[in-house]
Amino acid sequence: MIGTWLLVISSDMNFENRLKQLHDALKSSERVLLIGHQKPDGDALGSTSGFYSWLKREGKKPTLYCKDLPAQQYKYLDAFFDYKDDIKVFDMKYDMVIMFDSGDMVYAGVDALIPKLPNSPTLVNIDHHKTNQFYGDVNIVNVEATSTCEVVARFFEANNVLIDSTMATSLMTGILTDTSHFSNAATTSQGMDVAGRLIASGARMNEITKYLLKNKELPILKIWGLALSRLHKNETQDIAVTFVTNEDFLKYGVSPNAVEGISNFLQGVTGNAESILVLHDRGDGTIKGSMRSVTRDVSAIAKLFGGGGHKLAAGFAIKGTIKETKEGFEIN
Ligand SMILES: [Mn+2]
Repeated sequence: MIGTWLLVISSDMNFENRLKQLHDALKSSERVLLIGHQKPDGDALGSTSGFYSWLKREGKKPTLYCKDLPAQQYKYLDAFFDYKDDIKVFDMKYDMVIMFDSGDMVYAGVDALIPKLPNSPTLVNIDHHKTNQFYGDVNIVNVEATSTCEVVARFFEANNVLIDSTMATSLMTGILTDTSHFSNAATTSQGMDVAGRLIASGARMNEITKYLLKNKELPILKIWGLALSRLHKNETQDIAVTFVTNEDFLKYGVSPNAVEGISNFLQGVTGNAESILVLHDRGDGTIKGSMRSVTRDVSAIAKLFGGGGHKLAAGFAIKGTIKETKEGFEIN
């Protein structure tokens, strides 16, 4: 039955129809594995947890997996404690596997795990990144959406699924994360329309704002201060660069997630540079780079380093460590 459905979905049909086809296919699926990308952000967590809440309400048996568990700031999400980071979940049989907010399987950290799944379940890819590799059996990729959460909200709306307060809070988290609270270039009127309906559905805005925007503890503010004080502009490239080392995170006792949001903040205030690059050591032998720009296509630059993202907001991860030097920093 799934096979027939696959033939239908792989033909050229409009987005709305694809959303309906996925809904139909889920009717005959019992066990569903939901995967967000590693080091999950608000969009990966919002989309996976929103979908998870709905499947549970439908009496299904969904499993939530991320290579890394959610950061503490997301504990207001009802499914916060339901995320699993144990690769044993890939030993189980599923009817369907759905990947969220992941341009490819490497980005999600599951490229070696998916092929090992018993009974090769249907792989669904729900995303909004323009660098998406269409790696699923079914690909629901809308590059015009603000976020994967917006795509999921459209999935619910297209299928007349009631979005309850728990689901609305999850989905709102991704829209707010990826639009930097409606302040960056990803912001669209359609995204704001969806957000308005999510508020009407009971999205807990006070909680989201409190945890995501206002919950900056002193050590985190100090790391931000450090990153801001190190800003250096490369005049030739018209790019402002800063960095945070693993020693910095250890010194202030905060996780590398503490730098989340710095590049968005700088995009808004650094009128003197076309682009922003924030490098930080993840403490696991990798360095993450976050790029923002005014007009330059930074996703093309991120791609050179094996990353991806959007034209004005992209990122990558490379192997190495960052050390502070007299001149600035070096990567080893
Ligand atoms: Mn996203």
